[in-house]
Amino acid sequence: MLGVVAKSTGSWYEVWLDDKTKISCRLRGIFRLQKSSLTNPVAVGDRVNVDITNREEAVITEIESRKNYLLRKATKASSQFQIVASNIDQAIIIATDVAPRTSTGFIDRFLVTCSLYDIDPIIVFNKVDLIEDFSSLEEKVQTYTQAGYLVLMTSFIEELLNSELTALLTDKTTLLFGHSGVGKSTLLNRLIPGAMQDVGDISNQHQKGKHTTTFAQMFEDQFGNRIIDTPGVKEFGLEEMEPWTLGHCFNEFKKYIPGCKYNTCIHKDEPKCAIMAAFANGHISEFRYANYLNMLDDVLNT
Ligand SMILES: Nc1nc2c(ncn2[C@@H]2O[C@H](COP(=O)(O)OP(=O)(O)OP(=O)(O)O)[C@@H](O)[C@H]2O)c(=O)[nH]1
Ligand SMILES: [Mg+2]
Ligand SMILES: [Zn+2]
Repeated sequence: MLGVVAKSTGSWYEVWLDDKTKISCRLRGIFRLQKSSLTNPVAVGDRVNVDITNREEAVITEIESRKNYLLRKATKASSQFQIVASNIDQAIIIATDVAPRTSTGFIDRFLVTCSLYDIDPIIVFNKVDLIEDFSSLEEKVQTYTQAGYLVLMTSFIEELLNSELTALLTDKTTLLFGHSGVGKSTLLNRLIPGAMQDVGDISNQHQKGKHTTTFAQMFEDQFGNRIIDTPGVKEFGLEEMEPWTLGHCFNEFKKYIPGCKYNTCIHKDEPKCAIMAAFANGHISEFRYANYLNMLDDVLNT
């Protein structure tokens, strides 16, 4: 019988079968033996075939090909990747300016990855209740909005949840992404009170989260909207790609790229580069171009 993987602990999997029942499954050994650059053969969101001849010992026998997935490097130096989740419609990166701080470099890596995998990204700046000076946040919000990204400012501890945010979840499978301690599980609990995900403190000393959520898990609200809570990610490596394709993953670069003299231009020091011209004229923001060059270095060195 077919179903979707809602939870994976590495040794067993919770599958929501198409007949609406939920079942614990193991994985047929063969999947684990297959050599691959992935650390997890089955991920939350995977459509799977389950042998339920014996319901007490159900086994995942087949994984359907994935519409898309979000990958993260196991560690920065590693050549192995982990699938965070698959078959998602959109991903929300929850970013905070304080407690903990999320850099634009981290946000931009997320945006590039979404672009590569055809996942609609949403940027949510959370914990605005803690902010005293909004000038730096407003600059970021303006830059990303002008670049064509969907950006919201929120506080999950406030009484009313941002209605624009809740409306975005309708009929979708949405992945929550971000550093530890930004409020992913807090948001999930507010959207789906029955979920009862653990929520952690922020350490006083480092203003960082404590990795309260330890594996990805999918939840469904009363309307059938699905949300995937994930463990906090510290750093975010990029996959191998052709260096000239990176610029195409920056929304606001796209309209200028056809103006570059070379179609394999990497917008670094080539003659007649339209991106460098747009940057010099103030049409591309400093931090976005700096983050681009930083990622380009990574791509050139992998
Ligand atoms: N001030 C403030 N605190 C918040 C807000 N949202 C969440 N928090 C707090 O931030 C802390 C961490 O929240 P979590 O929801 O556990 O964070 P998480 O992203 O799930 O973290 P991991 O599971 O470790 O990845 C908790 O103490 C929350 O109460 C907010 O909008 N404002
Ligand atoms: Mg959490
Ligand atoms: Zn160029």
